[in-house]
Amino acid sequence: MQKRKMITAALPYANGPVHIGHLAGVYIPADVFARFQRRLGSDVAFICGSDEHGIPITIRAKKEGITPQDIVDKYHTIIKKSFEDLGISFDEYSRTSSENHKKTSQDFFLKMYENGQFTEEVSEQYYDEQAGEFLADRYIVGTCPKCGNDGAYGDQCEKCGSTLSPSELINPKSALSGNIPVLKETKNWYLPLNEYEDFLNEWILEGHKDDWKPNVYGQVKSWLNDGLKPRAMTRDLNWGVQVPLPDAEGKVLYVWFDAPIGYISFTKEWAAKNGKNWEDYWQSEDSDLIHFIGKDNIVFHCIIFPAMMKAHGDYIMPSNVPAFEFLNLENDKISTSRNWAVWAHEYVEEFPGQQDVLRYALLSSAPETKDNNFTWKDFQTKNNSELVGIFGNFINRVAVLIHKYYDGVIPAGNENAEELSEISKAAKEINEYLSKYEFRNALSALMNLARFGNQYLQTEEPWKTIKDNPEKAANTLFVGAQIAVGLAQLCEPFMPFSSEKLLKMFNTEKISWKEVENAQILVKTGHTINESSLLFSKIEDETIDFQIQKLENTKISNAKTNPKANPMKEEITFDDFTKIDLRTATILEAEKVEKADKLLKLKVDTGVDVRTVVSGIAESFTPEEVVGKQVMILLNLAPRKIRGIESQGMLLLTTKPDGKLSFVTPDETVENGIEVG
Ligand code: B3M
Ligand code: ZN
Repeated sequence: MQKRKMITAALPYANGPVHIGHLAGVYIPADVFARFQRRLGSDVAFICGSDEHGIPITIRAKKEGITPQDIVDKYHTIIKKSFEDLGISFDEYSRTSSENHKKTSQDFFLKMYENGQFTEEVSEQYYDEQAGEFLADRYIVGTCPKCGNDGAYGDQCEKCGSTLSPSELINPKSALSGNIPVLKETKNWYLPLNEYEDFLNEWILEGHKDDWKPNVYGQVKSWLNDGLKPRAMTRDLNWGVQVPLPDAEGKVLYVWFDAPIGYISFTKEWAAKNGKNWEDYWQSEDSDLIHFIGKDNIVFHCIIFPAMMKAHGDYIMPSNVPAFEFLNLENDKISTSRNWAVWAHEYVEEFPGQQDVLRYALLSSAPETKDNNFTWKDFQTKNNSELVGIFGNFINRVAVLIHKYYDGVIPAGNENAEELSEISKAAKEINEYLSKYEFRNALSALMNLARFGNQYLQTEEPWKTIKDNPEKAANTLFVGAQIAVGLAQLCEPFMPFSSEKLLKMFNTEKISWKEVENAQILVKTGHTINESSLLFSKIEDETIDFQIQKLENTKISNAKTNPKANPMKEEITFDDFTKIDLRTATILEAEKVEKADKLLKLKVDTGVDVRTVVSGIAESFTPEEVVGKQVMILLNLAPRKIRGIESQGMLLLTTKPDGKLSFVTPDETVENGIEVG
């Protein structure tokens, strides 16, 4: 009997949508693994939920001028739907702002407190006197002492990945007010991580040196070699789970204390709904606890959360933490704040019915052992050359020819054909790779079966042998059908939508992985298949160009120092510029234009002549206000009639923050007619 599999996926911060980096680095691999384990017959709990506390939420709330609860409500809904749309098959997707989670995390804290597992320390924390609040690590920005990045946060430098503490930051500033924060005394409850070094050394460095990924093992090793320090598990903040102690007014659980407990509280919710005991998954040696995370979460899942569970006393340790590296987008770091991302919910809208294409593309370029890069061109190639050209082409030829030659009935064939062993070989290879969290290799093993099928048809040419050797043609399509159904069964963890379509097309049901490994025949002679349809469709250049242009537009708007500034107009040459004639001028007279609220009729001395100009400034100036003002005029603009008045030239104006117009003028009075260039 397979062990229970308690599979968690990092809780996405509900401060924005999920993007392809999250999907590639955490959620799609986790889903592949959970689906695979279910097919092995494991008793799986696949759990996740929105991480709704923490500074990223309050920063976003301040930025959008709404409450943190509004932010998490908005993004929890978007994120949850994105996962559903992309077939991420959580057994429970909940949220850390729920009452159940609040109680679970407070009880967890109290058990540790009553066990005397915390030390109480009064420390000096950065306090923003203007904002009137203590600053959480993420609210302190400054220069990273390790790499010089001047946008480092008090807890982490996103550029070099270092974990920092606020006191290490150079030139710390408040992200709330920009002020230099002051140090103020406050009491918090610390977990003395240093007391868990021996345990962690033995459990991980000794116990998992062979089965944990080198990138994870290496990071934990360097952490332990550097020595662990006590870490505050409470914070002086007002957004989060209140610390359940009488003398803890205005203090909440550190987000990295409460968030991992979300895995437990969400499992409780799921178990209650499904007649299960949550303890069987978290407090029993018959359960395998596996955390799917990104590399920036390794310390929290391999050191801090295990130390918490060890301190609490009732929990099992994770058997593996297969953290992934980062995915870049068009060779640039994916960034929520810079909108440099392919957002999951936008992909689902813009590529309807093509969820598996994204799953496939992200799995095949998954950052399993090193950072990797997603490009739209590569996405198109993976779809057109591999999914359409190999996988879909093979399936389509088998199904179409069975309909064409045998009215959709599987013909007779050699049930011991040697080619049939390719199916169980692929199943066993995929099993071996997924059991070692080698997703790219597992996917290649799947595609190799499709390649084999394609090659087999190409060699056997049933469209020719049907004429002079019908028995051979029948055998070819009998074998082809077995391979096609093998692909239907084996692609399910990776491409669940295509698997469902394929199983329906071949009029059969999903079976266990072992049955596929041991089967020789998956659909019998005489079995009737359903109508065939194309699994994948070619993605055209203009579809990809549109996505690339979207990113180009993001680059342009990111370059803006003023988000409200319109994009630059079409570039002109210097010659074009020499054609325009800008001059200084003075307004001599001004009057309102009959029945035109916005217009003033002006008499302007341009130094070259005195002329009439009609200008749309009546809502910003009275006629009296503008007489005598020196302005700048576009002198050689062709005259045009405005409300029956011939206007010769245009005054240069700009718009003030209050929306009123203002003249562009020399910063001191000069003669009229002076050229501006
Ligand atoms: N909310 C996601 C991150 O660090 C963080 C994971 C929590 S898992 C308990 O990007
Ligand atoms: Zn750094």
